[in-house]
Amino acid sequence: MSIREHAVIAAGNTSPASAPARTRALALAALLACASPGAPAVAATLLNGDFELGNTGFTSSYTYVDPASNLMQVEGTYTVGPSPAATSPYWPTDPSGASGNMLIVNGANPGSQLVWTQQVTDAVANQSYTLGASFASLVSSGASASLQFTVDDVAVGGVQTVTSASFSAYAASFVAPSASFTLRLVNYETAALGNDFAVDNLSIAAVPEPHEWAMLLVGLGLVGWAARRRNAAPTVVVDPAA
Ligand SMILES: [Ca+2]
Ligand SMILES: [Ca+2]
Repeated sequence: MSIREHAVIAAGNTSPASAPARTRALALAALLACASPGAPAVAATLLNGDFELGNTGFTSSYTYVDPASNLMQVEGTYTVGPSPAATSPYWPTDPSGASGNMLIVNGANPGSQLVWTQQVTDAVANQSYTLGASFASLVSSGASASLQFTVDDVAVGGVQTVTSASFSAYAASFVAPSASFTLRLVNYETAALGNDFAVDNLSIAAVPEPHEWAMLLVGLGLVGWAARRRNAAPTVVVDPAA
């Protein structure tokens, strides 16, 4: 009597095609777990962080002027638009690395240092977040802006001295003090001469972000599945008809 041995996949499915199907199922389960009502919603919303919606979603202690007015040479003003050079004769060249609209600021006298303020209302208390931004200088002489983010008026990250004529990325980490907090960008430099700059790409991201949680869960699921598969002994099946 001959005996035929069949190695059976430890998961209980004999089809070789089941492995990728199981991987997809694990990924789907992880994503559903993150999207389920019981999963923590850690993302926080920042409105109009790329300034593509114009002068909305934030407040400033600077004086707003229309980007088409060519009045940005007035100290202590700001506007939102795609081209600083189009708003002031003193800025002949736009900063490189721009992406559509940006916040354009003529930094100036004391009392107008709150460049940008927004109330974040959907954060998670004690959750870690990463704050991102891009800054560029509009001047080659005079003072340079010294920018600082604050959360509920507490400084987060370092002071950024803006000297580059191209947009440079900035990042800082902070822990949300509560679900709702005031995020501000402050300019510590109060000189009128020089001290002109542009801001773009403001963002907040949870650490880790929801999709990173999903990838982590998928990874853990796959590791566990692989370990169970390694530890399971092959099943021997005897065919009595052979
Ligand atoms: Ca933009
Ligand atoms: Ca200025």
